[in-house]
Amino acid sequence: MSVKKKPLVVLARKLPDSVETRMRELFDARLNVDDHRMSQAEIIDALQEADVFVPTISEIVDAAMIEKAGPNLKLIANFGNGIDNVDVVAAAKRGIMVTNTPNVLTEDTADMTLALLLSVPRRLVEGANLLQEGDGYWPGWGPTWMLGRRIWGKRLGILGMGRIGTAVARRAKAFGLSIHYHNRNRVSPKVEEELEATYWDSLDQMLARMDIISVNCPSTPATFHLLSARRIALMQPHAYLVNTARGQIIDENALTEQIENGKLAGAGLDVFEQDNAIDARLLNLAKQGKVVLLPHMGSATLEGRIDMGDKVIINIRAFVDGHRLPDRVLPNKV
Ligand code: 8YV
Repeated sequence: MSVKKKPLVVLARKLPDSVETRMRELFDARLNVDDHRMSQAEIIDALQEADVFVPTISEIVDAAMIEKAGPNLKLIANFGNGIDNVDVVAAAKRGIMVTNTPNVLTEDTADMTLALLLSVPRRLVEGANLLQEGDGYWPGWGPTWMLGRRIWGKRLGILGMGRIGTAVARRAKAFGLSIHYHNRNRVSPKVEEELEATYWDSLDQMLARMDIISVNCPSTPATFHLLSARRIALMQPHAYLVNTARGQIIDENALTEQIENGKLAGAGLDVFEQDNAIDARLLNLAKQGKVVLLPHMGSATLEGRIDMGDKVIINIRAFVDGHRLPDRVLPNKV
């Protein structure tokens, strides 16, 4: 009986050890042992050789690169929920399927959203840095020192009420925030009732009335700069903005200016418009305690990244076995 040839699966980045070990057992898996970021040439080489390519958010797989893919490539199994790094339409034209890893990072990303939502108005990072910078010296407690702003009883506007947005809403409700949201479609009456959520058909109208805005929508051509300079200017001067989705959804330059000019109280950002290049003006605002910046840690838990890797394995095994791919991303859905 002929032995089924294991597919060549090329991993773009180092994944958790347990995931890599399982992949080596199941597939002809080529690992990125030093976890360097692949060059465009290396990605193209992988697309030309592999049966399955496993990119992450750090690998852009665009139409021109997909055009150069070899005849063996039949699946791009993205290690990540957001799929904005892969041109799904171009892949489909080449008969290449694309999968992602939904659901398994919802709770972790919602947790980090709340962490940022709290850390900005309550000056959490500023306080921690103050002690470190003073080598432990501080002037002692004072009735009007290091005052932030209460979040209990405030209005939270969620932009994008998908799985992560809904998980954020459940947490925020427990923190005493009233839930408002703008979404392509209304959520079910059952969810609205559970969250006591108010739907805003008009994003402009919601932005102008909220105390805190949380960005939880996907990055697509339709959401590029959805929070434009005009819309950011609608927000109230005491309001805060939190983004754990994608930097491209916000006009970062306009956001920075609004905070610099005192027309917005602050922001908590886990993602940035220019990938891992952070504007010096934002860093300056962080030094002033007006923004809290994190290096895209939304889904950064060991459990979450193992779950994501397990999802990638399930998708590849379904492909190898000729079964329906559980997390197929369809070109008409991006
Ligand atoms: C992932 C993310 O860890 O999954 C997403 O959409 O934004 C991240 O939190 C990253 O995409 C891994 O590729």
